[in-house]
Amino acid sequence: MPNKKCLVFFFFLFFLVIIGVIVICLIAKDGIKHKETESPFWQRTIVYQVYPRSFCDHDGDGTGDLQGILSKADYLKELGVGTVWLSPIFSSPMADFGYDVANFTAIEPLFGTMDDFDALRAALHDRGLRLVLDFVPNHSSDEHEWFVKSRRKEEPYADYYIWADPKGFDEEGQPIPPNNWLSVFRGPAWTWAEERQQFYFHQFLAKQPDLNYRNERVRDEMKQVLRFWLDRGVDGFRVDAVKFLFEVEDISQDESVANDPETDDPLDYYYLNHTLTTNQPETLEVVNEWRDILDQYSDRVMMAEVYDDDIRQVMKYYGNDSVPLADFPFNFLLIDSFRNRSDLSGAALKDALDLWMDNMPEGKWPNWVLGNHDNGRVGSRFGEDLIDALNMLVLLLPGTPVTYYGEEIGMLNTFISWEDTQDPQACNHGLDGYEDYSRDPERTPMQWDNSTLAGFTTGNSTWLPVNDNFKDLNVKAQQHAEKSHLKIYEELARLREEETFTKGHTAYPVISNEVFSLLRYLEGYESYLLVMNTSEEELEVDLHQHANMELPPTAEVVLRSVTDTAEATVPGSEIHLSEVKLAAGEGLLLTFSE
Ligand code: TEU
Repeated sequence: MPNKKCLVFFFFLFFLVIIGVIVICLIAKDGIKHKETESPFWQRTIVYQVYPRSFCDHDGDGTGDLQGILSKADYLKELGVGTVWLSPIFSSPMADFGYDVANFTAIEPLFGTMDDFDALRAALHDRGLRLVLDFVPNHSSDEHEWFVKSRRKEEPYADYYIWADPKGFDEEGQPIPPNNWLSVFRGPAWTWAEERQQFYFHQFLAKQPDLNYRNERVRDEMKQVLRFWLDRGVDGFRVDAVKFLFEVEDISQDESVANDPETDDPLDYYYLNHTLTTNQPETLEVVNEWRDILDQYSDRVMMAEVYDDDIRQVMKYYGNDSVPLADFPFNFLLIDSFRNRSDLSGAALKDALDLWMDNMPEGKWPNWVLGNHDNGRVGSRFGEDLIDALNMLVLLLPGTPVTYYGEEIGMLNTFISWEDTQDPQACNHGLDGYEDYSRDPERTPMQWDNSTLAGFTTGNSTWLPVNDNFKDLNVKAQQHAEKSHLKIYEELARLREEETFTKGHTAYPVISNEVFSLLRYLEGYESYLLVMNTSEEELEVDLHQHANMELPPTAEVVLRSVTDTAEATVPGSEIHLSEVKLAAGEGLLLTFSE
């Protein structure tokens, strides 16, 4: 019967359509779900800072280079860091070791070629690692073609930098700077240019003239720089010294004296309050323009470097929904709040974490920086016994941790004599003051093994001395040791991928003078409890007695600082939370199921 056949056919067709619709819905739902859960890469990664001069020297000239970094791509992969940030690799006379850029889109020959750069980027990307570059927008080198032409008043460059007439002339006929503004590196922020018979402004060295962001052409040039590197496949930028971008337009005003009891040197940067030369409102407009550019590419990161005592100033660089800015300004509170071991207590640590979290704008993403090329090594600032505990803390907190090269093996500050001193900031403070200002101690060559010059170079000298401790303190030794800072770091990098850390909640069950603790938990998954002894004494603590929440009677040890040798806390052991023994400065990571 044709009608019956027809009916069956239509039923079949109807059935197919229904199945089709269901399948499409499921795919769409999954797609949406995928989009909802997939966070940007910079929220799922550790950021590892490489200081290119000091990481690995391939060509044997004593200074690190791009091929050297490439040769360590497998090391970086194994370490578990997802993102590599390179301090500046651009053409530079190296007055501030690359932070004085002579060409923003060329590779410094000391570091290699553009082909080396492409090879490095490809090697990292092949391994699933991201590559972030340093963007240094505030200033260029005085050897940059723009400045050379600007100094000659050649158009269109005449107004690319900040030029000013002298306020007058002294008795000797010397020009007087337009105001009292100071350079971060000490001394006047104005330098006289004979050729142009005017002063130019520099927040840092005289060899780092400040670009004039009130000039639209300068803004465009720097946007082109961003596009150049984004088109070349970089995954984002760390933006250098961003709060210094603008100064007030009326340069007849002096900055006020800070009356800081710690500074009686009128040429020291901290002698003045920098209300006229930092954090000007126009800065945020420019950062927003850069954000727009990054957003034209997918999944790129912007991390802003802003040191400021006023946390509200720092937070501004997160922006908001209508004016998005950086993905995060670096959180330097773990550096700024604790200059010495004696500043550290469980309660002070908790306060520092809260200060960031309580001030961070709604919906934004935290980050934790323990050290960098401008600050002393973690083990030297806090004490070597705290190295593992602090890595545990920043790698297990929610947010993006930033690790400076060598911190994974606990490298320490290296003593650098006045004769060997390279850092211009140190040199400007002279023999008597240089040690307080020098950044050389934290910039010494990476310690790869116990061979001559720590395996950093094939040559016979290094740009800064290798730390004497390299025979014992090096990557190879820590890879082979039964327990080491490096092994703990790698284990933490693996652990932080677990759901408890990527999606879990955070609590601080016990906080006291000597104890800091961090709990990460998620229903249906293992909980992790980090207990840290911030004191310099061995400690036994009853967590139950002090906890502000219910804790299980026992837990299993997952990881412990290398300094702990006690039988009871060997990883894998079950311990009672009412009697937790901790070595001085120890971090003990525990797990339990409830
Ligand atoms: O640092 C900017 C900055 O804020 C410095 O004042 C920093 O606090 C100082 O170096 C600490 O001693 C960036 C770079 O990180 C730094 O290495 C450069 O020297 C500086 O910019 C100039 O480009």
